[in-house]
Amino acid sequence: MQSIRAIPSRLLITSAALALAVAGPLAAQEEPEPAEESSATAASSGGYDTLGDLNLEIPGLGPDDPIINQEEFDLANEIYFQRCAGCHGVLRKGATGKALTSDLTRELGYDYLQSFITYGSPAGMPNWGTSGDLSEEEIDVMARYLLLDPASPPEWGMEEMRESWKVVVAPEDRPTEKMNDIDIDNLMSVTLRDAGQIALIDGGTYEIHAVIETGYAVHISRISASGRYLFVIGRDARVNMIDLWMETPATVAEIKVGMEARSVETSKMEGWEDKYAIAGAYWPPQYVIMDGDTLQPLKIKSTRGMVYDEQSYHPEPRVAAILSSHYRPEFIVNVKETGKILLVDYTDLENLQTTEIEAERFLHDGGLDSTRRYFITAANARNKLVVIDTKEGKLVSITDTEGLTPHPGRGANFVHPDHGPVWATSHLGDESVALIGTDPEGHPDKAWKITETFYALGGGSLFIKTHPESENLYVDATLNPDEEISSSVAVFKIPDMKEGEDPPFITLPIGEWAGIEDGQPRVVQPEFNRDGTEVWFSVWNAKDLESAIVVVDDKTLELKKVIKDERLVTPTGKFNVYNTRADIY
Ligand code: DHE
Repeated sequence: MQSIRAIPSRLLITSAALALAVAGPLAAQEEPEPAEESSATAASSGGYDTLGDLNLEIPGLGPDDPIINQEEFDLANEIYFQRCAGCHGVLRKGATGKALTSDLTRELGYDYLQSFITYGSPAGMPNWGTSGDLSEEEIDVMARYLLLDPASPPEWGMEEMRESWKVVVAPEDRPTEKMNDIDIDNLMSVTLRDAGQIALIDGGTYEIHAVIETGYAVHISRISASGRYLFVIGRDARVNMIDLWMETPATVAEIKVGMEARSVETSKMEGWEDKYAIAGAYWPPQYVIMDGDTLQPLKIKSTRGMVYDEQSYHPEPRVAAILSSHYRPEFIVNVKETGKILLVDYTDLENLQTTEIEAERFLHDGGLDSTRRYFITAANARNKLVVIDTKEGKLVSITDTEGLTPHPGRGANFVHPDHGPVWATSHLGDESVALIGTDPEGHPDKAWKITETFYALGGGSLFIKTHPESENLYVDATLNPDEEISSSVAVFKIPDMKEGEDPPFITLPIGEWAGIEDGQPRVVQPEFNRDGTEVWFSVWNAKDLESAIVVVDDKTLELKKVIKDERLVTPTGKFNVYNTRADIY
């Protein structure tokens, strides 16, 4: 069933809602459990895996401070790190959420905090109390906790990394040729979020070739330039390196690079293929360059420093997206809170050279244009897109997207009938899709300007996708509060797009097609197969309920396959090996 749906009224959702979804209605009516610890991580981390598991001392408890006992403090700490830190920061300096340092919270007072946490705000603070996610007692503890100084978790330097580092199969013991008949280029690496695993699913036969233990809630998968090694990073900062040549692909090395992380990448420049891997951490705020064969940590760099415009010190500038340059032997590293993009030259790690580009604050996700020369990324809380020329190593432009909280994932590249080559982002905060011109040679008047804004299904979109072989642009609305919208996807016909006109879209009822009886599964992240003939969607339900992956025929927009399996627990991101390594999106 397909339907043309009218554009819904403007729905405002801000990124705080994302934190809600991470730990809230979807991911768990129950608290997410950390993945089973590997011997490596357990040994090195003193028994904790994520920031929420830390036993910290109550900071700054003086005669005028609110009374809180250790048990309450530990509970508040766990809730804070699971539900609040993503937006407000570990040190509560604010990012997509407001700053919550004790000078500010004490001025607001207990009653204000208690009511704010209970009822939320239209600006995007979730209504933790009235939604039923937190009990009255928990909110009381949280309000008292916020009046205290923030707790500072420990650092994670070379010693801790080396202790956690494990080479499971040494390079000399690995196969010298591919030992399986898997079509590796058409393999999908699928995050099984709450299970702390990934599934490797065949893009041709839909068979699950392997389910591999990883860190908790793997955020992304990236592939080495040769296509042999798959790297995944958990929210708990555990990196697994998986050899796709083994008879059954399995982890050959692992390491824990911090306590909270979101990004991993490998060197792709000609002559440097598979040489290095890099991982970025939220806590401690740092990145580490590792050996591409073993994950041996080689160089750790802190990202603490000055905010680009105010030039004031920030103690927690988190590492967001990392991409690999195809033009220079460099990693492109987004530093969220200081608003800087670092071009990290990996040719000489002992004399490390880094180009620091002043961009905009709260850098989040982004991708390359179709020539792979330009990196386009969202400074999401400032509603801006920043463009970097990776060949020249320079800032090209900073543009307002005209929407609220751009959230592109890696974005979508296509040729618009009137505007020529463009890159697209959808928005978390409203239903708009923005196109930015990417062809400075052929369409100089449109380059790096917002050429078009039109409307998709609704606010709460996380990801947008197309493929060079496809004429369709797919936009999800994962975090929309309306159940029907969050389980559907909008499809725009690219050849029908016209300058200045809102293109009509087709709504695909992906959730309905999955045929799931219980829960309120949300549809997230379109991802194409190798040839661009099929597009896959995760139908993401609560941990204890049935989830699925729905495969759609890109030409006919008809349902091709529903992949269900009891091992498919909370599927979220999916990464096609070829498209990911070649940066095709
Ligand atoms: Fe993500 C990409 C951070 C919540 C699924 N997410 C990214 C990237 C960053 C990021 C920095 C880019 C990585 C890169 O390219 O190197 N995500 C964050 C957060 O800070 C945030 C907002 C809150 C949090 O506490 O984590 C957040 N993300 C989510 C989710 O709730 C999602 C839906 C499920 C989950 O895993 O928790 C989710 N994020 C994803 C996916 C990608 C991603 C699937 C990769 C998309 C792609 O196509 O490239």
